[in-house]
Amino acid sequence: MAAVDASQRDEVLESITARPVLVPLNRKLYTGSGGIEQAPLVVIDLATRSGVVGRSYLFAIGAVNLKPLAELLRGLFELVKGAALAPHELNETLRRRMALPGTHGLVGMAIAGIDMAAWDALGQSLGQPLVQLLGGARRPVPAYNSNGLGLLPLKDLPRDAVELVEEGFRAVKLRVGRPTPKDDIEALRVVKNAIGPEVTLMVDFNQGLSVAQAIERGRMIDEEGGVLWIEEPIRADDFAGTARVRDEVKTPIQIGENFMGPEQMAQALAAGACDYVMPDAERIGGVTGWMRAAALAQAAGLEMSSHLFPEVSAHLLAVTPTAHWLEYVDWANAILESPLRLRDGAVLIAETPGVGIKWNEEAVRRYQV
Ligand code: SMN
Ligand code: MG
Repeated sequence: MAAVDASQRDEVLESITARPVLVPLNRKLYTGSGGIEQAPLVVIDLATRSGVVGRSYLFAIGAVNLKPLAELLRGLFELVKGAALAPHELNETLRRRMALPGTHGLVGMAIAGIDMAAWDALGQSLGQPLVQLLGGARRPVPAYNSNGLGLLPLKDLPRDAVELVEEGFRAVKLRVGRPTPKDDIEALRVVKNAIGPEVTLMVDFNQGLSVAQAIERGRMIDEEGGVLWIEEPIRADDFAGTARVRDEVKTPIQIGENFMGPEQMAQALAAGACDYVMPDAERIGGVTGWMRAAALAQAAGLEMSSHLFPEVSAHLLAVTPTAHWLEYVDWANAILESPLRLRDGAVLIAETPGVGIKWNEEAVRRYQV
């Protein structure tokens, strides 16, 4: 495909900055595959020649990935410097140039970071919130509070659960995958008891189980009832195994935070791996990747939720035909000038053009590493 002549467009990419930060969490989160005590984020500013600055951030998962991700962002930017601010074109160019090393892992995440910042810049340059740029309308997006309910001692679960609901939510997610099935069921009962039947509850095993263990614990959860979905019971990329769990367990199976691109989501759907999907904006390929994933979910008739990145995900779910739940975390709030606003358990999309992210520069400098 021929490159688009940048002179046809008003906006041309000029520079990028990628700053690694370690943001303290209000609540530390312990899961079946490790704990998160600080959020390792890469703060991205993508500037155009006319001075528009598109913003996004990446979640590096481990602090060890922060500097490599920042370096990748700078290196990938060199491949599109001077190109038109056309997110589809940028995405195609970068994916094509990275076809040999592959667009999985950190490379895919970095491409998504540039994609999200480019869409933000485009929204700003056209004076439109992202949701409107994508043809949708600003509307409240139902969210669950995912900030807590990690693998805490049983005695600490009720307070955590009640606090998460009292922050204004009608849904929460409990991390499971304790040493024994009985431990998980006890934790589930304690939380259900604390939140009552009106609050929606999800559970997340964070890939901690074997297929046989997942079937055993899944059936126990079926017996207990009242769980909206069972998330990532086994290794994220074992779609055949997840499909076997799904065959044996009545509670809907949710996966997707680890889909690297819509192509991998298509493979999961072909394997009949899950009832619901929940792509993660940085792993599915940014705004561009999300829109392709949303089409796959619609074609398969599957409810689609988001994973992390609530700021951009609110816009994206508002144009997702099978939109389900937004996963709310406050991890970036400390570095944002105006964190997301919520009402009646739903995230509100601001009128601000683009994604609506602005950095609290003082906080970014404080947490920069
Ligand atoms: C999760 C994923 C990544 C970091 C923290 C927590 C968890 C979720 O799987 O779905 O929230
Ligand atoms: Mg999860």
